[in-house]
Amino acid sequence: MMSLDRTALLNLYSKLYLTRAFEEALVSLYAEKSLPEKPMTSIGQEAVAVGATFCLRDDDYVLPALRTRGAFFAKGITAKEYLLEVFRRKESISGGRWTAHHMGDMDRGVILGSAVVSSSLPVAAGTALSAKLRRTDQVALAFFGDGGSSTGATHSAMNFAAALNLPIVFVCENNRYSLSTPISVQTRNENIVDRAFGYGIEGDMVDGQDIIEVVHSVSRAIHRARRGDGPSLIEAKTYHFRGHSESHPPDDGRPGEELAKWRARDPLKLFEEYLTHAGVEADALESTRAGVDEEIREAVKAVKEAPDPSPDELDWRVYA
Ligand SMILES: Cc1ncc(C[n+]2csc(CCOP(=O)(O)OP(=O)(O)O)c2C)c(N)n1
Ligand SMILES: [Mg+2]
Repeated sequence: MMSLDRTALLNLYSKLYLTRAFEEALVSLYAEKSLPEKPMTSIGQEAVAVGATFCLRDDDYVLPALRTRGAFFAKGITAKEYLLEVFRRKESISGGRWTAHHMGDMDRGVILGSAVVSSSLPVAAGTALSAKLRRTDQVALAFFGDGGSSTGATHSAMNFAAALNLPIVFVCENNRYSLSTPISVQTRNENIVDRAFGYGIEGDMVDGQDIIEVVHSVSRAIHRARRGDGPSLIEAKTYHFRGHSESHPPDDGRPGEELAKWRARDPLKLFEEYLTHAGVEADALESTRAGVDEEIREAVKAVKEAPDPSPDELDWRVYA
């Protein structure tokens, strides 16, 4: 189990708050028509991405799904770096070639995703196989949604990883919906974790609103993967507070009582209560938030003024 001292707790809080505040900033920028793409936020389910990725070492790999925003921040990508990608600026990691949905950063072990749900899972298994063949003790952390769980790629990746005993942790961000399809229609067994038994791997189900629970479960799974005990499947039960994307209505056809029930378990609020009980002073939380707010303000200002790529760099990294 990962031990979290005061510094680690405040660092974790800072990443969780950054994810929330950054996405709220994206929502505002979209509303004022400043963004070149519509955001798909993770508001409400951030504790899964942040808590799980927080357990990785710098040299480990993460393969985020389309809504796993917190994984980028937990891996050390800054608000400015992410925003440069959103605005497709020249100085962004991809030189303005990606949408932010497909962002990656090989230097920090963030392997870029694809719009095809769960298509990163076989890549994650390959990443873990590479670590095993190179005899490093690196681990791959791979995210997917409840909707993504129904794809063939998910089965191939899990079976392959299990058969080869690969150092990988699969995390299902089960927010109960795939676009407008509720989990009850998506699959007969609503507990994705039950599949772990079928693959012969470790399985665990966690409350995805509770970041401490996420950290403990994922850090145990990473520890097992690192010592050669193979893959795990962790299912985090969670919920997305907004619509599928910002062009959808915020409730997105979901029942009002259900939304209210989950909103009452806001992961940020729950973690603030935990920190208060653990003796972290309100001042420390306040100054953490102020620092993050300032980072985002400065990022927005700088990135709005940053240059676009120029047409004469069009063939940069084009090899054919
Ligand atoms: C293979 C595939 N099928 C359908 C889509 C269209 N699509 C984009 S996002 C999405 C919902 C995915 O749901 P889930 O995996 O639960 O992730 P969530 O949006 O809930 O985070 C769908 C169906 C797609 N991108 N890829
Ligand atoms: Mg979903």
